[in-house]
Amino acid sequence: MAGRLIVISNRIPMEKTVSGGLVVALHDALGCAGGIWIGAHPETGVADEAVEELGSSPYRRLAFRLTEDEQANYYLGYANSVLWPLCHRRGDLVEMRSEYEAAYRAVNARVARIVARIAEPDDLIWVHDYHFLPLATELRRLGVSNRIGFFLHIPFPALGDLSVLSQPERFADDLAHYNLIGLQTRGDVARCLEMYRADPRAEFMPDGSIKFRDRVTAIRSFPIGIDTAGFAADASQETVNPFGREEPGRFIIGVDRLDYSKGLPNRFRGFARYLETRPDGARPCLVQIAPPTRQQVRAYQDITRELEEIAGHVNGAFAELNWTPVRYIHRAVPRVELARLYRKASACLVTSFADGMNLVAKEFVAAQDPGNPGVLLLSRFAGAAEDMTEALQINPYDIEDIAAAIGTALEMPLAERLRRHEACLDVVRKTDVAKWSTDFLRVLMTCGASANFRDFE
Ligand code: GDG
Repeated sequence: MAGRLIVISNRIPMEKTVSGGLVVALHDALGCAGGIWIGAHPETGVADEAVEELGSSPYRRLAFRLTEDEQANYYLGYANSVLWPLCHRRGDLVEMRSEYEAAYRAVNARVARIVARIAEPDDLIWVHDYHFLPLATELRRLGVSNRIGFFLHIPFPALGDLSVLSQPERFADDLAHYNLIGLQTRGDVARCLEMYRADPRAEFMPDGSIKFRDRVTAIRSFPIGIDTAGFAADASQETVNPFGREEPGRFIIGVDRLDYSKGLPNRFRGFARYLETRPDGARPCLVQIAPPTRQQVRAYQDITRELEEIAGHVNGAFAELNWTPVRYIHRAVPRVELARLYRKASACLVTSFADGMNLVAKEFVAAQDPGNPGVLLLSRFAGAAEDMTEALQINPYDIEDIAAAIGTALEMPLAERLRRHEACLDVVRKTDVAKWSTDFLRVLMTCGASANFRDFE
């Protein structure tokens, strides 16, 4: 690669410790490639174009500040109360306010000015996620003709759902300012192409790229993965004991930011239904790690309350003096403890109603003892289900299906567990985070021509 790699994402890690899907993935990717990571500082400030250097090893980290209003209207507002629910098929949770979109556009314009100042002609620019859909539009407006790639970590919305937006046609227009649109799955690519097919401004090229007002954009899937070997190594650290002396016996693990897209209430209901029908003497636990997220948004407060209530009900109905069926932990646990929890668990439950990929599914598989692996129960609506076909796939809308799958998982003979785990591990190894970033950057470096962006406006 001739120039540097410039990555832009909303979150930027403040320390070497990392958590959260995007942060975990990018930390691993940039460490190898070298370059600059630009993102928002967690503390608010004034709306200027100053950046703070957070660290320079093994790559530079530059943070800009959002104002309090921008935090409310751009981040919690447009990004997480409009685009997030829209892409996760929860149009009912979308909150439309004119100041949200104005702030979103203003932040993107300001971040574009920061990037334009820093970027040199040969640098590759890699923009991440729904916070920055219009960033390339703003960069082109400033005359930046570098190759710019975009990766959407969350599901690509269905065509009909885009009508929720005040100007749905801008979605296609903004994305067409990138040289490459990277999506998680083949299903996402199909939905993206469907959007352009329905748009009279788009033309299809023989290689599958789209031509939109003379700009050519490639659209491809790059399923994100994890640092498989690193995770397996963490999981094998026998000195780490997350439970102390309170080992729960057989347990099922769940790990999710407490988000309504993850189907947590149905997971608890499915577990309760399993408990009603379980074989005599079976007393498994559900250990659910669910750190809080976006708690200023109403829909997140509601799901937090709902989940607490259900956990209380399930434990009230089934607990015995020496057995608590649901262990619900509403805070983050260290990564290495998480890896140990995955390894000790008999099964992992992923019940997302919609999920770009779901790294938890991959982490669980990587963490298993290959001679005695646990079983992955995976929502068919998670992106990970597209390739991990040998996971026990479940319908998260169907409580009976979840309950039955828990029973199947806990009674699954070793031979079947081994077969399913080997198949899933093969997928996790072949689509790890290093391959994800290398593939994306290779395609970004070679797709189409960037010359067509030079004369923009
Ligand atoms: C978005 C997309 C896509 C969770 N709790 C703790 C903790 N985590 C870590 C997990 C995992 C990550 O956070 C969650 O990643 P997911 O992929 O499951 O989900 P999102 O956060 O919604 O991520 C998703 C992803 O971006 C990447 O593209 O797969 O579809 O929604 O790594 O382990 N980590 C620690 N303590 C916790 O309590 N240390």
